[in-house]
Amino acid sequence: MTAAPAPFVEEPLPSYREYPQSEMIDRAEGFLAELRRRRTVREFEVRPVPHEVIASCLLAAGTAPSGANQQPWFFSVITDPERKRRIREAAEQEEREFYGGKAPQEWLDALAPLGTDPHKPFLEEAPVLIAIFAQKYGVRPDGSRFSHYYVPESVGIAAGFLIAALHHAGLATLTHTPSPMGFLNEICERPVSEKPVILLVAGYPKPGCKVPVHGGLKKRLDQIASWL
Ligand code: IYR
Repeated sequence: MTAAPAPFVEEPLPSYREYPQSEMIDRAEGFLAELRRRRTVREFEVRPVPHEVIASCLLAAGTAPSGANQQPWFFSVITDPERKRRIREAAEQEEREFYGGKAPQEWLDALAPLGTDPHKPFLEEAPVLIAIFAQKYGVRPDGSRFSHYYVPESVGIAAGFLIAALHHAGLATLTHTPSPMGFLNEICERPVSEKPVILLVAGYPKPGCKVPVHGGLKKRLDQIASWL
């Protein structure tokens, strides 16, 4: 059976804008400068952030391209102090094992320039934690499953959009990945069909907050790209 032709929007690409070349160059450079100001932060103020900022940033993440446009992501926004406390407790438990013997020396050596350790007070102090879940497969209302395609790629792109959107709005973030982080399913009340992939911490950086030199060192263009 052949599928009916997919409906297309009436107007050709209504939202696209081409800019004059000089404006295009300015915009590209401006966006680069904006993203270059982003730094991963590990000390947050407790001050709450406006709900609508998080909502808009999540909608921005939700515009990301995804395999077959299946949008295989879910974002749990945690602001409740008790849930944050439980997340900190569970994450620090994993991190104590990680730093206390589970992680190979090579990994610990790679992390040394960041100055991280098992203490994660930011998980309670930061006003917002966003647990990002990947939907390994879709579930129909009758409980049957269907395949999702390119899930890690799709969720990674959405997470990138989210981090950029939060930064653009003036919030700092930390891409935190305690491993394993299955405890997030229970605390966030998410089904087993979803895999927690990133715990994004967001808020205002603590006044006087310092960041490691290492995190600001980005590869040069010739190290990350080639023109063929
Ligand atoms: N999850 C640990 C260790 C850690 C791992 C990587 I890769 C980092 O880029 C940073 C930390 C922690 O959060 O301390």
